[in-house]
Amino acid sequence: MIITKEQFKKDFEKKMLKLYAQEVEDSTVHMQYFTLGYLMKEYISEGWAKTTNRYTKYGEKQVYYFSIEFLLGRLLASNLLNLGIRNTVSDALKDMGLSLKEIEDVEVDPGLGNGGLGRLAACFMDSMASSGIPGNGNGIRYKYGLFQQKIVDGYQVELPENWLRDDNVWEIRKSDKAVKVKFYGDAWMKPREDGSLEPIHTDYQEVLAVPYDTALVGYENKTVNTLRLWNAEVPNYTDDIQGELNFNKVLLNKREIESISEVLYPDDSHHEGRVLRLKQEYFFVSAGLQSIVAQHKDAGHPLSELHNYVAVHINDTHPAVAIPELMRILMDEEGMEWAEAWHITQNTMSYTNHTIMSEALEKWQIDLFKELLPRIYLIIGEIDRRFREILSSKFGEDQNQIEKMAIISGGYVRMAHLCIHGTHSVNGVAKLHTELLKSQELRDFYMLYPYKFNNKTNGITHRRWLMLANPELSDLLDETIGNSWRRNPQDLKLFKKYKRDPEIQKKVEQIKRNNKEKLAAYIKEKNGIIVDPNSIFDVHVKRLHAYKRQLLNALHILHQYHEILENPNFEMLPKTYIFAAKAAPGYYFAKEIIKFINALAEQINNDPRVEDRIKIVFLENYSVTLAEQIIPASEVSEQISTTTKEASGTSNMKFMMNGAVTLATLDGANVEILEEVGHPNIVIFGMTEKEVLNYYRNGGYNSREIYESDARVKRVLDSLTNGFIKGIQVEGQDIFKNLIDYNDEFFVLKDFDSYVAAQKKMEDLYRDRFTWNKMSIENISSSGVFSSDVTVMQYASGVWDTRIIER
Ligand code: T68
Repeated sequence: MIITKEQFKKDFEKKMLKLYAQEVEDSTVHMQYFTLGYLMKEYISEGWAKTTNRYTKYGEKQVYYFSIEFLLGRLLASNLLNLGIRNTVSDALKDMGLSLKEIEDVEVDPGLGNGGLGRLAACFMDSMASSGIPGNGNGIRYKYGLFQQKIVDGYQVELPENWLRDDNVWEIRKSDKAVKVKFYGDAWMKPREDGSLEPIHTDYQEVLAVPYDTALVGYENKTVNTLRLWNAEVPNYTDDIQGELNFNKVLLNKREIESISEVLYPDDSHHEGRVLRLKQEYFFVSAGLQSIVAQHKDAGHPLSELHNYVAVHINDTHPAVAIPELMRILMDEEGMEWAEAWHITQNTMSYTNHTIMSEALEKWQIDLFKELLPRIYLIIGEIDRRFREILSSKFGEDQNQIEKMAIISGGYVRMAHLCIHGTHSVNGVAKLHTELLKSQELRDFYMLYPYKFNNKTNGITHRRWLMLANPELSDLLDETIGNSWRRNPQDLKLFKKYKRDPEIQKKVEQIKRNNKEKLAAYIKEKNGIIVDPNSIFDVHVKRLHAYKRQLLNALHILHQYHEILENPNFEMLPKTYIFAAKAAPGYYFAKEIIKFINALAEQINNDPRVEDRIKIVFLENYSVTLAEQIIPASEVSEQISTTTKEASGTSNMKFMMNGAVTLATLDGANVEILEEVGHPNIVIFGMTEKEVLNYYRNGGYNSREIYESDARVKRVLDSLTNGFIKGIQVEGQDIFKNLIDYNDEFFVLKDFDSYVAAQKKMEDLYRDRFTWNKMSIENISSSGVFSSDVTVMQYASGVWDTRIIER
């Protein structure tokens, strides 16, 4: 949009007066935030209505991205950026004596996601809008987002995240679009006179799903898409004949109903088998599909053509009940026959798998499922019966094979199997991950449905992760290669020609230095630790999980500590190790690792013999907003998961785009980062995929042998249990047990030696400023292919079959 400074100032003053009956000069920064936020929403709304009408008018095929998490981050800055008025607004506010930065800092970061999966959904939303793809998000409006993490005495403590305490300026409640979702009751098929069967569902509990819509503003392209999040409420029964009776019943259940959208489950890469989770899943899926079908009919399109107007994407298996729910709507409510409904359902739905870890694969106990969703269970039963027929025709009497692949088996409903059978497309999130799905975890399904499997390597939005997070680097790019990269991130490769240019190298280094100073100030304020901006900033930020191996990093630091104590003249470049990570509240071992890192920090940071060669910082409450501060200041990006375990990773891409050098195993998208930058510009270590698979399949790994044969490993592990590191009596024992008695499931010790060598190599590279700056520039200029704009275009043409709307 176009607006002059003067016009904006008038609008802002008027809005402030309207909202608060106050002049700008007497306002608080809080008032300024809400004034600006509501004004932005007004600016957005015209384009929003126009986009919605345009989609309807031209019957454009719509994508609905169904996800139980959307980790958006703050919206004020990104909306200003995408509207194209951030500079104008910033200047105007400055004229009025206000600071945009301070105002932006008032916004709460809505943590409606755990980590990679939820953040990916948010990047895709930004990229769909910015690429002109008619894309909608569908999810849950959790009252409480992911817990706030405090570190007390080195331990993680969880506090509720009440992000809706103040107004949420971005959402619009759409009461008129509310729908009802049915739980519990009895369902059966009643024979009609003509011999056909009629589905009956009685005595159910009704929950009102009320949508809250948030605008998703495209980057300077007049497109505004919609994120629809559903709130669970008690229905209003005034139009019901049995009103009073039901109303009392429902009032009693008020707490139970509202709990559906109360809180985000804090488990990352882990299946939560509780009934409330299944309720959440069916709740947002049913509400979303009901509103999609209603809209489709309102527009006058035939239901038989639904798949030509609508694509529903199932983000991991959490929305898998979309498959039987669409069948239910088409058959029970619209009177369609099974065969046609199934054809439409399969052609409407597509599915992304995000993990090969078995503990994350959703399976629901039949009894629990049947009780909560009796009608849906009947439909899944029929899907399973027909699927078994297909399997029989293929595998004959091989009952084992059929049970292995069935949807309902062994007392469980398996959601991944349902997703593969019930959709037309199944994708992994990085090349390696997709190959592993095809050759290992989902091998049987790949044999059955080879044409459904495809890869879509994840991506990140360069608007948030470069343009907003690193304005200085963005300006330098404009100065050198022009600004086409802002619209077309693949143009970042133009920057490559400056990799040996001493002047540009110096500028890149200076920008990094400035970002490091800002982060150092933040660290000082939050943790009271003084870190030296001349030291290497080596950063490991992500969820705390054994497979992500924060422990390997920590053990290496402990190893370096021993080296220094043994040889006071030990030479190393000063290093600042930065961690940030939330552990799932029930994940005991992960919490112990947090305590270990903090104990290590306490001891090493305060040991004068270290002479500041090592500093360790654990920043609490990792979030999108914190990531935006940390990543641009990072030099070494720790991506050290056990090979085969990290499906893709996406922070690896963010670090690279900001000029960090990756220290990586050949896991997930790290493999593709290597393909882009080449061996001279990344440091690779650790086991290969084949080695890992071989050990997991055939055994033969013995961690104790390493403990006994490698003196460095012995020294490090012994110091966990012998009181050398203070304050980890219990944790030290448990970590030792995990690594030795339980044989080190994630090969921490196996990779220790090559990790030490890789760290050394990193340090040597860093000493040579020319080489390092060159590597940094190579990484920035190779990062464009990891823009989520690229990824969503691949989904649009390869999976969703949507057109890009030109204006
Ligand atoms: C992540 N998965 C992958 N899961 O671990 C990561 N799980 O490699 C990948 O880059 C990312 O997805 C995007 O594809 C998750 O983040 C969860 O957060 C999760 C949440 C609930 C239940 C299970």
